[in-house]
Amino acid sequence: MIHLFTWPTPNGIKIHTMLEETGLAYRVTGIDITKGDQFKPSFLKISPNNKMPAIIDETGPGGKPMSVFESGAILMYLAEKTGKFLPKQTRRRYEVIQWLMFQMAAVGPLLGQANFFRKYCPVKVPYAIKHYTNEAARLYNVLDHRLARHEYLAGGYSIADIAVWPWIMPYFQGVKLAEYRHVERWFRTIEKRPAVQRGLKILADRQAPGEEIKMDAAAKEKLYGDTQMKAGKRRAAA
Ligand SMILES: N[C@@H](CCC(=O)N[C@@H](CS)C(=O)NCC(=O)O)C(=O)O
Repeated sequence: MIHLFTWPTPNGIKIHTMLEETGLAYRVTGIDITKGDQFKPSFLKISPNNKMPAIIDETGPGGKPMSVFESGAILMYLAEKTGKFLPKQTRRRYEVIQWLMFQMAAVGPLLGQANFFRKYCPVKVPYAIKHYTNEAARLYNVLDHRLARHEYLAGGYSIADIAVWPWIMPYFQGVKLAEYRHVERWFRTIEKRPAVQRGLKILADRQAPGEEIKMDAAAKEKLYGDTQMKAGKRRAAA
């Protein structure tokens, strides 16, 4: 059984999709990041960077529990556990891994900043809005170029597609999907997968996937204010 700690943000949805695609048995604990669940000591034990998602595989290697944080690492772990969505052959495997890393290092962080400065930042910072909107468009172009020549990002449907897909949902990145027709074709194809649709239902009653995260001032403080700094200092002192 996989114990999943998550919230329906793009990084959480990746793992929802993967668990549904692989058919592994799992149970869910919601980590409501607007309420500060990510700072609970029991969660920090398995996710020291106070971010969801994280998992505990109750029957990990050697039959013993194993926890994993960072969504890219979780996808690789689950792919290796099931033998699905990550080829074994070195050339094909690294084709997938490089696009997975592209998601983790660029698509997630930069589109995340575009969402933040365009939607959630309490002050309007025109330079940051322009910079991250440009970066979002640049990344969509990279994807469009790739998907013009390939059905999926790296060979067949893989953990690279599973990782990028939820970031292309209609957030607030300042790009129009219709202007990137190959990305749109790929997005619509994956959207139809039954496992993807099942994954989107996880905790959807608490936060609708792809929609604005409702945050009051207390939630913004937890996510962007002193709580983050204090958590860092507590860890440094421990
Ligand atoms: N690189 C991490 C990023 C995870 C991440 O940014 N999670 C956010 C929500 S999408 C979070 O838990 N934020 C809570 C916080 O920063 O306190 C991953 O891919 O797992």
